[in-house]
Amino acid sequence: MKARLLWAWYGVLATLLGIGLAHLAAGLVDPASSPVLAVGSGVIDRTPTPMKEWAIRQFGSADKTILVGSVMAGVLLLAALAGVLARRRLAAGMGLLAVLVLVAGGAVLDRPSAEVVDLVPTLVALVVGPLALRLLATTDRKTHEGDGSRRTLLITIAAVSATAAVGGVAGRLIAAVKRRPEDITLPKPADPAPPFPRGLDDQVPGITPFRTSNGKFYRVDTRLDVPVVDSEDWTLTIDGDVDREVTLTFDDLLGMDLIERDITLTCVSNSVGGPYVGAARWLGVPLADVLAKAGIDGTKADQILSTDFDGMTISTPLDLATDGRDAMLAIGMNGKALPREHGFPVRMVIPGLYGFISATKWVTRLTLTTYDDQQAYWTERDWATDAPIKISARIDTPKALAQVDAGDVVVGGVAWAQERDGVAKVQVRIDGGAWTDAQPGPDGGNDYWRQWFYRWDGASSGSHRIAVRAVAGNGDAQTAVRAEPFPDGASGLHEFARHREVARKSPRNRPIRSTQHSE
Ligand SMILES: Nc1nc2c(c(=O)[nH]1)N[C@H]1C(S)=C(S)[C@@H](COP(=O)(O)O)O[C@H]1N2
Ligand SMILES: [Mo]
Repeated sequence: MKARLLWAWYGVLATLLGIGLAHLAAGLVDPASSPVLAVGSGVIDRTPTPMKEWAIRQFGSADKTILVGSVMAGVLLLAALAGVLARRRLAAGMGLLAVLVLVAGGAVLDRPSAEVVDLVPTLVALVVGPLALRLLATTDRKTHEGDGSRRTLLITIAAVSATAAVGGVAGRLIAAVKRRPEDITLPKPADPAPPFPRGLDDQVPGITPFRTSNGKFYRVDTRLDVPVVDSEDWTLTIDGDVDREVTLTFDDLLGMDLIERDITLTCVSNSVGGPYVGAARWLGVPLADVLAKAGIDGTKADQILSTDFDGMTISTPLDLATDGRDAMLAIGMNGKALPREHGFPVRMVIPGLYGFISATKWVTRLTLTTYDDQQAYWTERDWATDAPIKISARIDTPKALAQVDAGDVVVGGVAWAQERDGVAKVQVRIDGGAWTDAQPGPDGGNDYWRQWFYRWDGASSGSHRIAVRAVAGNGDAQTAVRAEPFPDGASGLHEFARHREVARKSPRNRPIRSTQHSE
């Protein structure tokens, strides 16, 4: 039993060395070519929608870490098996490792943006993994047959472990250096946004900041890594049912008239009260100006199929994208070039539509086509093609599980109603009673969210429920009817029950029980 465990460990060590050095090679070649990430991406693309939804609900934004962790766990389990096999038949163990690497190589080649050099990390793993297993196996055998010392075996094991660790860490470091943002000076907008008003950030403790900083902006995409796309190599092609196919460079975009707009982005996967929403000041070229270069007046297309540098597709209804709203190809976010996480060098931003049908990051192609002819990534997975952002209000403070002092409580949060003349009114309801107007924060524009707060005083001890709802400037009110995110966005009211204690001996130490209805 002990010997078998040791051999299992040899398999794991050999595999870790292969993965570590493959990571180093991937850092040098292209971080996305790491065999582990490629397998993970392959799994993401093949996971059925309901399971993905479940994973997002269960793990939130940790879902990717858990996915990569599970892939690693699976690989290492097979690696242990290879080690055990190698004890009796070395060739079988080495063969199993080679098969593992070849499967990963298939996943690497499966990425639409894959190039031949992307196979280098896989080849490194293919050579290193089995050879390392052979080295450990022969050293072990020699030790047991009396040809080698126990010390040599220990040194070999230590050397393999150390090299694996150094390779892995070095690979990550190189990738991190490559991910550093490019130094780009953004042109001034021809059509700037109005001065940005001061939010309620200082007045209402715990409220979401009026402006989401680039570092705190939520991130949702299908990628396991942060893509590194060079602005100098980047081009955007407009093709399909257009008068003439056009290709633009990043400099071409910088030379066009830029608009600057305050827009709140929202993810369709966001539950009511959830975190996948952010508000920023975007700088970009109007989508209409870019489409006009290719000529779309006579087009029979009903969708813009946008493709990112890696072949990921997103479809946008053409009529909504061109109805006069501030749809743009954004190059700037809050006064800086786009962070790589958020689509550097260029992404789409279209107010009022959920990100999955509008906000293509790392975009390189816009194809004018029809929903009948071509389907985008999420269309194939049965998500809606027409998905305007639903009106929603969120309670940020007090937190669902926070302590509440016995005195007055300030309830506060944000609400959004893009492309519906903004948020006109936010109302709060305590214990299912009457809806009472909350105090709205400053107006950041119709496509921007609005902060709000409500002073709740004089509540008795016992259990209470707080609910919030928003009403849009065009009269549309947030619906209380609950819906799950799939297929076109969650609805319902953000409401939670909390137990409120009137001050007795030490109210601060009393936990507040709460349940949160998030759909
Ligand atoms: N290339 C690419 N663009 C993408 C996605 C993606 O998976 N790949 N996800 C979309 C989704 S679902 C959303 S909600 C927004 C999120 O943008 P953010 O990550 O900058 O917040 O990006 C959109 N753009
Ligand atoms: Mo999304």
